[in-house]
Amino acid sequence: MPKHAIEANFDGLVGLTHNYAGLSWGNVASKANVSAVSNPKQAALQGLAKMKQLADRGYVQGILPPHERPHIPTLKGLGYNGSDEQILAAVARDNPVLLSAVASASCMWTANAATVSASADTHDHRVHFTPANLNAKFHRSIEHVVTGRVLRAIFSDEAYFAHHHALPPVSQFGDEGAANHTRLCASHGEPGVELFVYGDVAFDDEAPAPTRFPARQTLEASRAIARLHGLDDNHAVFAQQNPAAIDAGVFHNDVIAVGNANVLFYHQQAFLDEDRLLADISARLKGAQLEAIRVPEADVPLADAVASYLFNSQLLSAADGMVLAVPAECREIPSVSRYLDGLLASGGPITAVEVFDVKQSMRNGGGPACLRLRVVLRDDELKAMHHGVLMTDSLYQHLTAWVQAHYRDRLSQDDLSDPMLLDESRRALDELTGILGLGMIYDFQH
Ligand code: SUG
Repeated sequence: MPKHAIEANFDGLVGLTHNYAGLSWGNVASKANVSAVSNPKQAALQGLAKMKQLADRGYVQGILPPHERPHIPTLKGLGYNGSDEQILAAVARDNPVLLSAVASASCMWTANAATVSASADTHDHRVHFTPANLNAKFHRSIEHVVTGRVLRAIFSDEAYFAHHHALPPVSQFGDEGAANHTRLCASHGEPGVELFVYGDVAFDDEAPAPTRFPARQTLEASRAIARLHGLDDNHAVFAQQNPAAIDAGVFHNDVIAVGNANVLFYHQQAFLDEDRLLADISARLKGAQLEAIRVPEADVPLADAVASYLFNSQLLSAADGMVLAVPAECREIPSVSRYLDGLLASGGPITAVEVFDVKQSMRNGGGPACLRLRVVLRDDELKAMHHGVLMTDSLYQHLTAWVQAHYRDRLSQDDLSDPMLLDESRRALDELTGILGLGMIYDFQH
């Protein structure tokens, strides 16, 4: 008898240094907004509003805290020395791009924080976590250490939760976490099929690969995670992303596909071998039939899918169907808005569309689904985790007041070397670990 389970979503709380540095080649929005002035306060409030709205609808909503930025220990490891102020001044002078990288608030996109496997699928029936090495981009490659600490602090009971180290930090094992991982199942508590989508086959120069933009996830990495998590062949499917989609700006699979329960919602151009992928999932899915909702290029051209982030939506089970939580941009692009109206009228499994304004994050290529990490939890697992990070009315009030008190409402690239920003950030994060009851997770606290 399968146990009851829910899908909890852990959103990244946007950090105090949220900025537009154009660091992600292959991510169209990041490049388009390079050097724009950001509004960290608005970004954090937009994210909190999304979390609150979903919590109010009855979904279990968690929060993952921002990391310490600018990250002085990384700069020390690269040979900068002196006081924090001297280090910031030196790196701003010699290497402003490096300063932007160590100041990025990119850990907000928690879909890239880790890959998480549900206990119903794993060999030892524990929930497994592997922080993503994110080694395709330097600014993201420094996230996994603190991510690992945070996940261990929240899911600390070893009877229920297993934590692995990030994979080796080289391109052959490039891993971008849950952004390239989707779980299909009859219901959350039942054994499911974990779909790993990779962009490149490491160790095979002849395999199809994108030519313009980099593929960030490799098959080798996806396979290693499936092994670590103890997923046997009945619970894991591997599929290659269409290289043409990567070259059109689809740098993660969650920019072109999203799944929930037995539904896979995806663009016609998402996968290299769509038929095989559908057959592989169908052969393994127990207790339900796969419902594939394929969006044709004729309805939504790939460029509109990338610009609107239609597929970077959260697909959530509701009492009477499924809700697609889309970014506001989907209603601004005519082909996508028309498609959504047709989808709702079609009588299919998606019965509601809910619109979220996460524009500050979207300008860096992060939609609603990028901002969240899904963790399927049985009732006893939910009980065993740390509850200080779960959204409630009072936590929402507390965090909103905390953001209002500590965040700036404009930040340019020149501001990143301001030593006051580092102080503000540390003071705020120190207070935050108290609010969330997480203990000392930051380097500056040691
Ligand atoms: O890794 N953007 C992130 C966006 C991540 C979106 N995540 C998912 N699709 N799941 C990235 O490209 C831009 C930072 C800058 O340019 O300032 C950035 O890192």
